Amino acid sequence: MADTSAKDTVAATQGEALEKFTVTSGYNCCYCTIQGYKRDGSIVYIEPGELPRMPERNHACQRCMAWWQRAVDEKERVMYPMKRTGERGSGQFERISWDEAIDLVAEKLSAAIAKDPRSASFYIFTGNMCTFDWFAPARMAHCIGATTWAMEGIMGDHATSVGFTMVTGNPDPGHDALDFMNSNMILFFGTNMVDTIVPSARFLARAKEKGTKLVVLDPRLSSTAAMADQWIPINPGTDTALVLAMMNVIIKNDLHDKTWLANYSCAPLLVSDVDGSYIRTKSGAYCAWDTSANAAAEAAPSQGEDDGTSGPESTWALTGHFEVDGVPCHPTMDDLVAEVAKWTPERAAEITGVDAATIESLALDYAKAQPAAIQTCTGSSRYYHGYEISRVAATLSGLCGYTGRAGGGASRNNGGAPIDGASLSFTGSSGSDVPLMNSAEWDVVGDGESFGTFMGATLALYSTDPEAYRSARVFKSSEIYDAAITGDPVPIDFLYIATANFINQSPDAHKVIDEVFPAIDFIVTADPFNTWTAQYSDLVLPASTWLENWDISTSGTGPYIRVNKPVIERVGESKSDTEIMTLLAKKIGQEAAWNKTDEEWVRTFLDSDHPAFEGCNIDDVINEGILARADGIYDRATYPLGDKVFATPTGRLEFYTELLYPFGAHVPTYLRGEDNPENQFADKYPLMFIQYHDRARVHTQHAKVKLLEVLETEPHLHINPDDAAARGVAHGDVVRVFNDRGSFKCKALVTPGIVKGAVAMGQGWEPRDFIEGHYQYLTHYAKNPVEEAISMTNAAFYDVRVEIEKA
Ligand SMILES: Nc1nc2c(c(=O)[nH]1)N[C@H]1C(S)=C(S)[C@@H](COP(=O)(O)OP(=O)(O)OC[C@H]3O[C@@H](n4cnc5c(=O)[nH]c(N)nc54)[C@H](O)[C@@H]3O)O[C@H]1N2
Ligand SMILES: Nc1nc2c(c(=O)[nH]1)N[C@H]1C(S)=C(S)[C@@H](COP(=O)(O)OP(=O)(O)OC[C@H]3O[C@@H](n4cnc5c(=O)[nH]c(N)nc54)[C@H](O)[C@@H]3O)O[C@H]1N2
Ligand code: SF4
Ligand SMILES: [Mo]
Repeated sequence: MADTSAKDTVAATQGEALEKFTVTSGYNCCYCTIQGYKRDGSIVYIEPGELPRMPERNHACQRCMAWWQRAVDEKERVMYPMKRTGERGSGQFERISWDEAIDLVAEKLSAAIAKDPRSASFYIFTGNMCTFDWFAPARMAHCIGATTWAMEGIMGDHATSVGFTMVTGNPDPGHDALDFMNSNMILFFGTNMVDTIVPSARFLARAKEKGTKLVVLDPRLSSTAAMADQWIPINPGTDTALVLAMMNVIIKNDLHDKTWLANYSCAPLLVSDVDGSYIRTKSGAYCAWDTSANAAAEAAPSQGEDDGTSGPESTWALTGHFEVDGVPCHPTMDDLVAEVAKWTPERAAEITGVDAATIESLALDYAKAQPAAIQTCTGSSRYYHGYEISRVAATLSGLCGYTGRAGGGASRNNGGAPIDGASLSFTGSSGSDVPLMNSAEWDVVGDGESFGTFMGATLALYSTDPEAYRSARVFKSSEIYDAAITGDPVPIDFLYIATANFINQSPDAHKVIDEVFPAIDFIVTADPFNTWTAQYSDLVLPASTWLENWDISTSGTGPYIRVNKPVIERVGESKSDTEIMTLLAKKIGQEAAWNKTDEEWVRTFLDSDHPAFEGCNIDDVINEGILARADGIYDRATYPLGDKVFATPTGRLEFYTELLYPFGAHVPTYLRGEDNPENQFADKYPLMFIQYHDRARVHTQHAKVKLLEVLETEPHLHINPDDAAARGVAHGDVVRVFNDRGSFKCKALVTPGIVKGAVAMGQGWEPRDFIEGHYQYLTHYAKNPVEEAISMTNAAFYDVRVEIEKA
C-alpha cells in the first residue's frame, strides 16, 4: 500500500502544492493505474493509483514506479528521426527532419503499394498497449489495403489462446483473482504470478492464509513457487504428460464428474469409428446415445445454472459402441479414457521427473478438493505443441466438474474481468452487440470493413474463419519469415515496425538478421528507444511513450475505462504513433480517416451510449484518468462459463477436436516427444534452455532504469549445482552457452532452484547487456503442422537445447 507520508513531507518541507497525475501503464503487463506528483513538470514520485470502488486492488510495483527514469533519459531515447547512412546494423545514422522522414516513408510506401498493396506490411506487437498508439499503424494498414500480422504467434502466447479456445471457446477464461478465496486447492502450471501478474498475487497470499493449498509446478523455484505449500520441480515442456496421468488416476478412482461431463461437455457426443468425425443429423446437430430410449438423439449445445452443481441426472451414454445410420460410433469419452489410460503415473514420471507417487497424490488431492483451481499462463506453453498444456488443463478442470464454478476453472491469468471475463475487448464487450466505446469512426476504414475485427482476429483460431483473416489481410505471424524470404503467402517490400523490438523478441535472431531483414527493401521502426531492431532499420522514428500521450485503455484489473493524458513533456522531437500516422495520412491521401488530434479521439471514444458510460462526464473522466463503469461488477469474484455456454463448435466443453483427428491429436495427448525437431539435438546438447519473465523488466522495456539496477544489472544463467559441477563451472564464472544456431556469454548463477538438465535466464536483455551474443541467437522457429492446422505456430522459445562450457 502507498505510504503517502513521503509526499506530504516533501510538500510540507518545500511549502508547496505538488501537481497530481493519474496514468495507466501501456507496456505489456497488467494495465495498472498509477498516480504521482510533479513539481515544475518533473515527476517527484509515483504510488499506486486509486481504483474507484475497489481500493483493495490499488496496485503499483517497482517497474511502473521506476520506469519514468528511462522515459526521460535522453541518452536512451531516440530524440529525432534518424536515417541510416552505414550498413544495416552499423549504428550509423543521420538526423533528418520530420518532414523529410515522413516524405521518405510515403515514398517507399507508395512504391510498394503501386506494385501490390499487400507488399506493404505493418507489424505491431506489445510495446504500448493503449488503444490508439497500439493500433494506429495497423489501422493505417487497413486504410490502404496493406498487410498486418496476427499478433500472437511468432513472438508468443498463441499456444495458450489456442488450447483454451479449443476446449472452452474462450482464449482467456480467467477467474477473478478474488475467486482464489473460494478454492480449496490451487494448482499452477508455471505462471509466475508473483512476478508476472503482480496485482493478483496478493489474493493468492490471502487465499493461502485462509488455508487454501497452493501447489506450483515449475522447473525453477520461481517467486511463486517460493510462496507455495509445495513446489514440484518438473522437466521443461512435460506438464501435459503429467496432467494426462492425473486424469488417468482420477478416472481409475472414479472421481470424475460424469453428470457434469454428460450435461456440459462433449463426452457423450458420438464420433465415427471410421474417420473420427462427429456424428451429425442432416441439419448439422451433434448426437449422443440416449440410454433410456436406446437410440441416438440430438445433443444440443449446453446451457446450465450457475449454481455450482453438476446439473440434472443425465441418460446420455458415456461409453459403448453404437450404430447411427449405418455408421459405427462411440462417445468421445471413450477416446479420452483410452488415451489417458496409456499415461500411467510411472510413464509420466519418466518424462516429467516428478515421481509417480507425487503425481498420484496430486491427482487425488485435486479431484477431492471440491473445488480446485488451475492456473496456466504462457511460460509452460512456449514449447513445440505448446497448446497442449492449456488444452489438457481446461480438460482436467471439466473432468472434475470445476469449470464455470466458483473456486474452480482453468485460468490463463487473474487480471480481474471487466464484467464477464472479456478483458481484451476494446471496441465491444463480449455478450453485447453495442460497441463499448464510440469507436465507429476509428473502426470502419478502408473499403468499409471493420478494423475492430483485427483485434479479435489476432486472438481467435485461424481455422475458425480463414477467409475472414485473408479478406482483412491479417496474416499468420508464423508466416512472416517465409513471407519476407519467399514472397509466400504475401511479399514484403516495405515493413513498418512499431511497439515491437522485433529482433530482440523473435526467435532465431541470426535468421532475422541474415535472411529475413535483407529480403525486405525498406524497414521503418518507430520506437522511443534505440533498440537492436532500430539499429537494423533504414529509418528510425522517435515515438513518444504512454507517459507523454493521450490515450485510452479498457483492459486490466477491474471494470474500468482508463484515460491517459500527457504526464511529462515530449522528449526530443518524439510523437505519438497516432500522430505519426496522421502525418503520414496527409502525404498519402488518407487524411479523411485521420482527421482528429489524439485528444479528440479520446473524447470521441468517451462519448458513448453504452450503459457502461451512464452518468459519465467526459471532462471528469479525463481529469481523474479512470472511469468506474456504471455496469461493472465490483463486489464479487467473477468467473466465466457459469452458464455452461461454450463458444466451441459443439457448444460444449470440447476436449475432442475433430480437426486434429488426422494428427492423432483429436483428444489431448502428449506429442512433443516424438516429433519435436529440437530432439535431434538431444545427445549433442543435453541441457534445455528456458527463459522466464523477470521481476525487474517487462521484456526490453526496463533496460538501464537506475532504480531497477538494484535488482540485476546483467543477465545470469541459472544452473543446477550438479550440472555446473559436471562442467567445472562455479558460481559467478563466465560461461559460454551454445548450440548449432548460436551462442552467448554471461555469468553463471549456480542454484538448486532449478531442475537438473535445464538452465534458465530472464528474457528481455539486449546484446549490449551480454558479455557476448544474445539468447535469441539460440532460439528457433520451427513451424508446427498441428498448430498451423488449428491456427498458427507459437514460437517455442523455451524448447531449446544447449550445452555450456566455462568461458
Ligand atoms: N526468447 C524469448 N523471446 C520472447 C519471449 C520469451 O519469453 N523468450 N517472450 C515473448 C512474449 S510473451 C512477448 S509478449 C514478446 C514481447 O515483445 P515486444 O512487444 O517486442 O516487447 P517490449 O520490449 O515490451 O516492447 C517492444 C518495443 O516497444 C517499444 N515501445 C514502447 N512504447 C512504445 C510506443 O508508445 N510506441 C512505439 N512505437 N513503441 C513503443 C519499446 O521501446 C520496445 O522497444 O516477446 C516475446 N519474445
Ligand atoms: N515482470 C514481468 N511481468 C510480465 C512480463 C514481463 O516481461 N515481466 N510479460 C508479460 C507477458 S507478455 C506475458 S506473456 C506473461 C507471461 O507470464 P508467465 O507465463 O507467468 O511467465 P514466464 O516467466 O514465461 O513463465 C512462468 C513460469 O513458468 C516456468 N516454466 C517454464 N517452462 C515450464 C514448463 O514446461 N512447465 C512449467 N510448469 N513451468 C514452466 C518458468 O520457469 C516461469 O517461472 O507475463 C506478463 N507479465
Ligand atoms: S504489475 Fe505491471 S503494469 Fe502493474 S505496476 Fe507492475 S509493471 Fe506496472
Ligand atoms: Mo506475452
